[in-house]
Amino acid sequence: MVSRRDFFGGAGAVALSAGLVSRVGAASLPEAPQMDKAATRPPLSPPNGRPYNPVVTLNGWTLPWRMNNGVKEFHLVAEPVVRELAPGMKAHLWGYNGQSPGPTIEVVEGDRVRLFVTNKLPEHTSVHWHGQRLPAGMDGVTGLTQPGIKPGKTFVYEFIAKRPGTFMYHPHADEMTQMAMGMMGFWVTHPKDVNAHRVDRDFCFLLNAYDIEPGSATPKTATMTDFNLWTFNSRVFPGIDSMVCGLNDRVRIRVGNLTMTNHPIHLHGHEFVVAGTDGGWTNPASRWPEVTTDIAVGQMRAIEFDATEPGDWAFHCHKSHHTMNAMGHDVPTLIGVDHRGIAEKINKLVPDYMVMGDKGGSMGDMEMPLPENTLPMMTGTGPFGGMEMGGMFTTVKVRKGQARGDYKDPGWYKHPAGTVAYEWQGGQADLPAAQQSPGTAAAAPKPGEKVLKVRKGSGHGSH
Ligand SMILES: [Cu+2]
Repeated sequence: MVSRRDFFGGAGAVALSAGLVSRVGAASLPEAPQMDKAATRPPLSPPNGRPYNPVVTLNGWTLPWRMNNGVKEFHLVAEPVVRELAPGMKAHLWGYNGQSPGPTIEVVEGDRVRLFVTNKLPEHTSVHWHGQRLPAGMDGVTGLTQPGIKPGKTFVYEFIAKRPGTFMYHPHADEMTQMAMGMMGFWVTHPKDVNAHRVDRDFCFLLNAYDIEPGSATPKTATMTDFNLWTFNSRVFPGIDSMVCGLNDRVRIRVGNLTMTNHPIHLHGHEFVVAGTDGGWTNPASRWPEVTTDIAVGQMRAIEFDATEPGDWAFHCHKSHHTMNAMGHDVPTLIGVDHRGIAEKINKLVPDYMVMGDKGGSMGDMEMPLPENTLPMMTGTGPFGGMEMGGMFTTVKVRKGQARGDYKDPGWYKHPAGTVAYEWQGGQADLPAAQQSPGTAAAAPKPGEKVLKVRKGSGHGSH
C-alpha cells in the first residue's frame, strides 16, 4: 500500500502512479492510497487532468487518482477502520481507504470517471453517487441497478461527471447498518471554467452521527434517531479542526447531511448566502443573506461569505443537543431545585447521573470519572475557560495576514484592547433601572393561591 505521505509528497507520488499504468497497463487496479490520520490534509492540487481549485476537507483528505487514456481512475476500498473521534476516543467504524468518512473525490465537469470499489467488509455493499446524473446502471442501488458487491470482490463504476456542484457517496446496501457504521464520503465536481464560482477558501465536510455507548467502541446500528455523538466528518469537538481564513477572503463551506435529522448550521459574526444546493449553483440573483441555514437529511449546501471580521467565530449546529458529546437524555429537569452538592454524592453511587441547572454548576465545570474510551461532555476549552460545547461545533478563524493557502491553526484570537465583554465594576444602584411592564404585579400569585406546577415530559425521540 502506498502511504498517505507518498501521495502528499508531491511529484513522486504522481510518477509512481503513472509508472504503474505504463508498466502493467489498464488491466491493473489503480493504487488505493490509505490514510492513517484524522487530521485535515492540505488541498490536493491537481497533478494532471484539467485544472481546478481544490477543496479542503475538514479532518479529511482527497483521494489521489491516475489518468488512464483520458479517464480519471480512483480506487475506493470499503473496509473496517478505526477512526479517532477526538483525542481520548476511538471508534470501530466501517469506511474507505483507512478512514471514515472516506476520502473526498474531486473531479472536473465533463471528466470521464472510473471508480474501482473493492469490498473488504464482512457483507456485500455498493456505492451510490448521491446527486449525480449518470446511467441508471451506475447508480449503485443494490437489487435495483446491480447485485451487491460481495466480500472480496471489486466492482467498476464509470460515468461522466456532467454537473458541477457538491455531492456525496454512500452505500445502498444494508444501509441502516452501513451508514450508521460510517460508510460515506464527499464528492466535488468542479466547474470546467477554472474561474467560475472561484473563492479563496473552499472547505467541505459531512454531518454524521453515531450511537456509541460510553465504554464501547462500536456504534449501535439499530438506533433510529437517538444518536449520542453528533459529528463533523466523524470528529467531535474539540477534535474538530478550525476553518482558518485570511481577512477578506471569500470563503465557501460545503456541507452534506447523512444523519437522520436536520441540522440548522449557524455561523457567528458574518452573514452568508446559500450559493449551492443539491441541484447545483444558485443563481446569484436568488441568493439572500442568512446566519443559519437548515440542512435537511440527504441534502448538500454550499454557503459563501466574505471573512471581513477578524476573530474566532463559533460555527455549529443550532440544536443544542447536537453540540454535546456522549450524553444520556433521560434525566428530569431540576432547574430551581437546590441540588448543591447532591450531584457529587449521587455520582459516587450512579456514575452517569447528572443534573443540569442553575445551582448544580454547568456541566462543563463538572469533573466526573469517565468510562474507558469515551469523551467528557462539552469540554472544549478556550482562552477564557470551558466552552461547554462539543459535538457539531468548531470555529472559523479569521486572521489578517494569514497567507493564501496557509491552513495552519493560528492559535486563539488576540482581541484588540477594549473589544472584549467585561464585568461591571460599579454598584447595583448605578445600573439603569429595569422597566416593569404594566400589570406585572397583578399577574403574580396572591398569598395562599394555588400555583399549578408543570413538568415537561423528558422524551425527545424525534430530535
Ligand atoms: Cu444538529
